[in-house]
Amino acid sequence: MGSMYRGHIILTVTIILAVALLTLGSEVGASTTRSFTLYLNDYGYNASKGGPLIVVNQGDLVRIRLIGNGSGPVVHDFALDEYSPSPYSIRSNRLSRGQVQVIEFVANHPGEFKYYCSVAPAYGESHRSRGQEGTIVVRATAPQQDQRTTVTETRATTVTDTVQPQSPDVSAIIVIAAVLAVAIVGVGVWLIRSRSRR
Ligand SMILES: [Cu+2]
Repeated sequence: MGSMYRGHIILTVTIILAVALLTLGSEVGASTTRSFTLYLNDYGYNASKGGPLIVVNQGDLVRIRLIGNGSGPVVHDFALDEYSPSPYSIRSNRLSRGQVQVIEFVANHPGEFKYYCSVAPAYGESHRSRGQEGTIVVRATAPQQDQRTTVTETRATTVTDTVQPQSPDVSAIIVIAAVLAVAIVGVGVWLIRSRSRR
């Protein structure tokens, strides 16, 4: 019985380690570079209003090529910062027509945020209020720390559950064997006694 339990403990630990290693491996492999191009128009990105939906995975390196495309002296930029609102603090240069800037950042924070143009003339509407904003979605790839703990606990519990029914089975066999042995011995004794009476 002792060696059986030891075997199950080793199996359980091996399964937990394997799951942990697989989880770790998928996290390391998740990092990818995502490239986008945005034309900074009046008053949108790749459009005269709004901007394309940008979807990346958490941990991705996001590379955005910004191309100034405003009319006349009007400049535009790309901002993803506290005013988005977001936990990021990214702001490009203000680009005039024909100017190019490539910005890069690691999408560490999952969630859905607004990117926008921060240019606001001294009079009149800001570019953002004219519609120069879009949405970026950073999909959470790595499970949260507490979720991973739950998974490990669930696995351990499942393994323990499959161990437990085996113990009653073994003891049932022992009980049945013992009852049979007693019965056989009893019958034998009864036979010997009944023969010796004759
Ligand atoms: Cu603008």
